[in-house]
Amino acid sequence: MKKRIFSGIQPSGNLHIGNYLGAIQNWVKLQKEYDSIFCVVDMHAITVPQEPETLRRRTIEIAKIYLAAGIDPKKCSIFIQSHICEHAELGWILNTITKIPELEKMTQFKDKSAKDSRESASAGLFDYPVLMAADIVLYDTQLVPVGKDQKQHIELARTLAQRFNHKFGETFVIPEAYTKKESENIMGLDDPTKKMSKSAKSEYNYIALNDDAETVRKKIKKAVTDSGSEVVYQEDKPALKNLINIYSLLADKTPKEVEKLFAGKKYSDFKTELAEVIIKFLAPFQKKIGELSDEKVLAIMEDGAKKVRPLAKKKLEEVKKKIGFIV
Ligand code: ATP
Ligand code: LTN
Repeated sequence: MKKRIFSGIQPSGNLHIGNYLGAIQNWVKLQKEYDSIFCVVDMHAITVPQEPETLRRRTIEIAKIYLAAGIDPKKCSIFIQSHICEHAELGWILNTITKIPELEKMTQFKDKSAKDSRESASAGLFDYPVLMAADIVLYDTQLVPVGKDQKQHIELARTLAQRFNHKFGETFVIPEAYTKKESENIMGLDDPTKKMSKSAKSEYNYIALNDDAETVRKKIKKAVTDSGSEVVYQEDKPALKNLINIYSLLADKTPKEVEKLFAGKKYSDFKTELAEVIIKFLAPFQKKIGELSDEKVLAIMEDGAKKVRPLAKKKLEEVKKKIGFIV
């Protein structure tokens, strides 16, 4: 039996190369070996205000990104979270075994509610990690390929699965996060001490997956570098280390190979080449996205929902019986 992986992305903004390298690139590699389920998590997206038409457009856009990146719908199931109502139902049940301080310590909640001011943050934003735990454990997921910022949420999913099993008997598989050191935390181009983020104030923080060639050249040219002039991969040169990581992940070379490639060359030579490597990756990717029709993508997601629905129903029924609901 193949191991199961599950992951998802919110349709809540423009994706950037950090999302691609931290999550999607790994999914594409893992789909060969694992029984893979990938979700567009629209119910997570509405934990912050969304304009309905934009949410609809972005939901389809995320699915197109999965497909253009190489997720194969014949091997994997791709679906929209809100199409499987069992996620919300299991989320509710898991709420009842979650302790408030466990949610209060979540750094993503602290960051996001601080940004929007605590008073206006929704109860959904606070509860977000419980729904994420439900997404994961509903499918007996063993591995969850994500970026570093999501590890704390997966820790909670583990805690809740263990707590449920302990209280009601073996029901859930205990999931594990899957991350890669070089890609788990792609840093901002304008500030290598903070992760690349779509909610960053400046667009010079990230390369969006829909940036055109000129924008990529401009952003890479402006990216901060460290003192010195040699292209070296070192802890004390965080800006350069981040740029080398991006180069190596997109060009399928090790950081050491990239270092060698630019031995004796200047930062500016490296940056010019890096911009071209990014453009070479983005151009065919964007072309594929442009070729996918909304209808085709929606049909693929409906198909994905059909494949996973029986799994979700079966697991939820087991849960309901165990907690004493009449099913
Ligand atoms: P953002 O901060 O950009 O709004 P997010 O983490 O809130 O992103 P998503 O867009 O849903 O939300 O993230 C999708 C996936 O991309 C997750 O697995 C996340 O861990 C990963 N990811 C996000 N930013 C980075 C990054 N800078 N480096 C590596 N992985 C990342
Ligand atoms: N919180 C995640 C998105 C997400 C997810 C999941 C990831 C929702 N449910 C289940 C993995 C598994 C984020 O990236 N912001």
